[in-house]
Amino acid sequence: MNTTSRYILLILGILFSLHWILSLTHEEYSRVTSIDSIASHFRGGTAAEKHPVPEEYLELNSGTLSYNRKANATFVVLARNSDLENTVRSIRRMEDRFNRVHRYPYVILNEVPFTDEFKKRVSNVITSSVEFGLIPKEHWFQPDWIDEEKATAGRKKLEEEGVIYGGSVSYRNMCRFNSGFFFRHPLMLKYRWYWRIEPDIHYHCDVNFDPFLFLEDHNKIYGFTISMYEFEKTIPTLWGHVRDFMKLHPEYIAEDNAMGFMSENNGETYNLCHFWSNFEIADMDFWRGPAYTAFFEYLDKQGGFYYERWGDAPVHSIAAAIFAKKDQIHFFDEIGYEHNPYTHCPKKEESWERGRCGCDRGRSFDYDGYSCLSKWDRLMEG
Ligand SMILES: Nc1nc2c(ncn2[C@@H]2O[C@H](COP(=O)(O)OP(=O)(O)O)[C@@H](O)[C@H]2O)c(=O)[nH]1
Ligand SMILES: *[C@@H]1O[C@H](CO)[C@@H](O)[C@H](O)[C@H]1NC(C)=O
Ligand SMILES: [Mg+2]
Repeated sequence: MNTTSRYILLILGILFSLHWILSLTHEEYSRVTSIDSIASHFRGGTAAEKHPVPEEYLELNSGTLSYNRKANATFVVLARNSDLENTVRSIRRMEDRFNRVHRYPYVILNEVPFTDEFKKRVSNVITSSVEFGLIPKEHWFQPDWIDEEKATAGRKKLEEEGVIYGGSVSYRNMCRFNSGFFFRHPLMLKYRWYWRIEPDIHYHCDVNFDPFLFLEDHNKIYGFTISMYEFEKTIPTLWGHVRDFMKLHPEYIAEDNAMGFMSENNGETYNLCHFWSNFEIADMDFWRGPAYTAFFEYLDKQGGFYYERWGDAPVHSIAAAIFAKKDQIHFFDEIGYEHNPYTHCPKKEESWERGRCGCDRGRSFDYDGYSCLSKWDRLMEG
C-alpha cells in the first residue's frame, strides 16, 4: 500500500468514527443526518406536492370557490401590553398579505387590561374589526390545588437544566390557557374557526385563497406550516398520561388517525413530533367537543402544566393526531410563515411565484434535521 492510500484510509477512518461518536452523543446531529430526513428531501411524493390547495380556491378570478363566501372565523392574538410594537407588526403583515381582502375580525386577549395606547395603535392597522378581551382569572392563573412546593421544585430543575422558560410561571399560565381555555373565552364563543397570530411573526407570501373555507369544505379540523421535535425535559410524563387516557377512553380514538406521525411503535412511545402552534388555523368546535374536553381535563388534573412545562403545541398536536382522522389535518405548503428562528417557505416553485413570496426556498425549515415534516410525508404516503 502506498502512502497516499494509507492517508485516505486514515482519513476515512477518522470521519467514520467522528460520525459514529456524534450520532451517539448528539441527538440533533443524528437527526440531521438520518436517512429519513435526507431521503425525504429528494422524494417527489411529499405532502406539499400531493396535497396542494386546489386551483378552484385560488383567487385568480371571480369563479373561485371562496368568492363571496366567508367562514365563521376570527384571528386570535394573545399579547402583553409590552408586545405592542411586535403585535402591530404581525397584524400589519397579515393585513397586507391576506386580510385587507377578506376582512376577518380579530380578538386580542390579555390577562390584564390593554392600555388605550395599545388599543389605538393596534386598531389603526386593522381594516376589519377588533375586540379586546380580558381573560378570566380562572382561565389563566395557577389553580389552588397545584402543590406549590412540587411546582417550585419542577421549575428549579428545568431552570438548572437550562430549558427555555424553565423557571417561568407566566409561560406555564400561557401554555395552559392556549391548551384549554382560549376557545372558551366569551369573545371567542361566537366563532368556529380561528387563525392564531403571535407578536413578531412574518407572512412571506400573499395568501391568495381562504384557508378557513378550504378546511371547512374538506371536513378538516387543523392546519399547520411548521412541525418539529419537543424538548423532552418539558414533558417527561405527558405520553404516559396520554396512554392512560386512551385506555380509559378508547371511544374517542379516531380510525385512520395520525398516530404514525408521533410514534414509531403505534403509540408505545412518543417521538416528540408536534405541530408548531404559534401558527394554527383550526376548528374550535373540535377543541370544544367531548374528546378534547375530556382529554384536557384529564391532563390538567395531572398538574403537568405546572410540575413540568407542558406546551400547548404537543397537547394540541397529540389530540388532533389521535381524535381526528389523518386527512383532517392539513399541511399548508402555500403559506410562507416565519416565527423566529424558523421559516416555512413554499416548496412548490409555482406557489412561491404565485404568492409573490419574499422568503428563500433554500432556507425553508421543512427538511431541516429538527423538522418533523418528513414524518408527516411518510404518514401521508402510507
Ligand atoms: N397576555 C400575556 N400573553 C403572553 C404571556 N406570555 C406569553 N404571552 C403570549 O403568548 C404567546 C407565546 O409567547 P412567546 O413569548 O411568543 O413564546 P414562544 O413563542 O414560545 O417563545 C405570544 O402571543 C405572547 O404574546 C403573558 O404572560 N401574558
Ligand atoms: C359560528 O360558530 C359558533 C361556534 O360553532 C356558533 O355558535 C355560531 O352560531 C356560528 N355562527 C354562525 C353565524 O353560523
Ligand atoms: Mg412566540
